[in-house]
Order: sequence, then C-alpha cells, then structure tokens
Amino acid sequence: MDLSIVVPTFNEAPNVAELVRRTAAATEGLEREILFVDDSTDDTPAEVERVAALAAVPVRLVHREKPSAGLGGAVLEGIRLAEADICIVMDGDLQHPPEVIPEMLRAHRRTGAGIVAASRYTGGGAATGLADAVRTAVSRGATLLTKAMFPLRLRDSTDPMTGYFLVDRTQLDLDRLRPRGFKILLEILARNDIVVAEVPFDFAERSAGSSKASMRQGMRFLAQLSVLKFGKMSGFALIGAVGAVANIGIMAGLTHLGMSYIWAAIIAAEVTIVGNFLLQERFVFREMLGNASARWLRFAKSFSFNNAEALIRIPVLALLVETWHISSVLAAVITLAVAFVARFAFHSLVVYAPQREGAPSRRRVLAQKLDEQAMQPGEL
Ligand SMILES: Nc1nc2c(ncn2[C@@H]2O[C@H](COP(=O)(O)OP(=O)(O)O)[C@@H](O)[C@H]2O)c(=O)[nH]1
Ligand SMILES: [Mg+2]
Repeated sequence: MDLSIVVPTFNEAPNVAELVRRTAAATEGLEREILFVDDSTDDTPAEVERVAALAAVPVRLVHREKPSAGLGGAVLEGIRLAEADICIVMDGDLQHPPEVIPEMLRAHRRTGAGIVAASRYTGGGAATGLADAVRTAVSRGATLLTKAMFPLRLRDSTDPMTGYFLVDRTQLDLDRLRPRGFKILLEILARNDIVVAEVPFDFAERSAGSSKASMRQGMRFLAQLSVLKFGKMSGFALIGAVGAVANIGIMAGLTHLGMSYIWAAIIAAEVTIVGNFLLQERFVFREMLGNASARWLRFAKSFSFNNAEALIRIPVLALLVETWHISSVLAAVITLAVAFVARFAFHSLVVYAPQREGAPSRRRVLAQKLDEQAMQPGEL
C-alpha cells in the first residue's frame, strides 16, 4: 500500500460520496485506501458503507462507539490503523480539495520531510472558505500567537493549524502525542523534531453540513498551547489562578449578602479547594488516575494539604514581615510561590503517586520524579 487517506468525520453524510469520488480520481494509479474515522451521531457510517461497496478504491470505516479526544483523537487513531506509512489527513467536508494530494506526495518525495502541510498562508494558498471576517481574524491571530510561542519548532510552518497534511508515520513517535481538540498538526510539530515541507492550497467552502468549530474548541486550543509550551505545571497553575479568582468572587458575594468576612473567607477557601481538586483530577492528572489510590483517599490528601497550607502560610507570612522586615507584598509573593511549588510537588508525588509495593522513597528519587512531572506534557 502506497498511501492511506485518513478522513475524520462527524456527521458528514452528504459529503462522503463526492469525497470518495474526487479522492479516487486524484490518486489514480496509486495503491491507496481511504480510512474514515467516524464519531458521528447520524447516518454517516451507513453512508460510508454504501459508498464503500461501490467505490473504485478500498474504503474502510472505523466507527468509534466511545469517541475520545475529539477530532485529534480520531486522526491519531486513523494514523495508527492505516495500512500505509504515508498518511494524508484530510477533512471530510471537502474544504480540503483532494486534487492537492499528488502535490503533497511529490513534495514528500522531493524533500523526504516527515510532514508535508497543505498551507493556506503560503504563496498561492488562500483561506477563502473561512466562514467570515471573525473566523479569518481568529485563524490569523491564533497562527501568529502559536508561531510566537514556538519560534523554532514552527520556523518552517506558515500554517501550523491546518488540518490537511501528509505524515510519514515512520518519522514520528505516535506515543508522544496527547491530542485534545482540533489542532493535531500543532501537537505533532510541537512534540517532535521533524522536518516540515509545505504546499499551498485554497481552503474551500464547506461542501455540505455544518462546522463543528466552536468557542469551546477555541478555549481548548488555548489550553493546549499552554500545556504544550509549559508542560503539566502550567495546567496546574492555570487552574490555581482560576481558583484564586473564584475565591475572591465567592468571598465578595457572601460579604455582600451580609456574612461576616471571616466566615466568607473560610467558605470561599473550602469551596475553591474542592473545586480545584475536581478540576485538577479532570484536566491535569487524568492519565495518572488509573494507577493512583482511590478517589476519596486522593481527596482526603489534597484537602488536608491545602488546609494545612492555608493555616501555615499566614503565620509564616507574619514571621517574614516581623523578623526579616521585608514588605508584606513581597512576603505574600514569596509564600504564595513556595506554596504553589509545594502544592504541585505534593499532588504529583503523593496524591497521584502510582500504587506499587516497596517503592523507594528516598529524597533523590522524589526529586527526579518531580522533575519528570514538571516537564511532562499535561493533559488539559
Ligand atoms: N471523528 C471526528 N471528526 C470530527 C470531530 N469534530 C470534527 N470532525 C471532523 O473534522 C473535520 C473538520 O471539522 P469542521 O467542523 O469542518 O471544522 P472547520 O473546518 O474548522 O469548520 C470535518 O471532517 C469534521 O467532520 C470529532 O469529534 N470526531
Ligand atoms: Mg471544515
């Protein structure tokens, strides 16, 4: 098999027949397959089966009953299941014209690059199919921001957010990828040192059906960026920051309702501690849950630590101000920073520690593990 064309689909039934026809025509003479990775809730799977029976190329369908990690997860699964090592990832709505495939293959042969991205933003490319001025601006802005954050890894990419690309599976470590949301190419480029070539293409109008891009995807994208850039600790910090804002908000609300500020502060702190725990479980330590202790035990540890920390921090703050005579603001910054690192360390190493018998607990091992955790890609 020369080529596998991986097509993620979510409710794309009206586009399937046309996509298979045009793809088959554009890749004539090659030994290739089209692999649909489908998470649809409509009759797309039945339509793929119908088209497959009549098609001039082998068409395979993987329907995921329990879709995980959205579009990115579907694409990764497709690349894993593909027959060929050379895969082309292409949307199922014909915004990615299949006629560009031969050019991508030529570029791959010419350069040997691990990725050949079809770019909207390189000479001759265009993004005419972006729904409106707002989406165009968002796409441009997101591209600029991303390039600014990864100036080296993305130096050869004018369009790291494109969903249309060739990937040479042999040049990539698929196990390193943690796809979330829409931006799988960014995930690949940021986590692998891989040579990128580009060909221009014109991002067309959607053929039929409706877009699944959303505000929620946008937020996921920002979270993905921060985790890719700063590792797991950034997810932890982000949730901590949200918690701090919520804490202040709850306290303001309760005092406004006439509660004494001491009680308001206590309630706000406890609500935030519980909320943070739930968010950290869900977003930051998710892949560690399988090996960790039971949830109630994790909660007990986390809850105790945070309460102890809150109790200790204030006296330490007072001590710093009174005995070292540093300003109270600086003292607050220092205690909060130390508390943050301690909290991250405690959660990574104790709350979510893998359950194994006889695990050595020497300081050196802990330090190493902490380092590993802090540098590891997060799961936001
Ligand atoms: N398998 C799968 N495909 C998806 C999912 N979300 C979107 N897609 C597909 O990904 C492609 C791009 O999505 P689309 O809605 O067109 O996004 P847009 O082009 O950015 O507006 C289309 O083929 C969708 O059907 C998903 O959760 N799972
Ligand atoms: Mg689309």
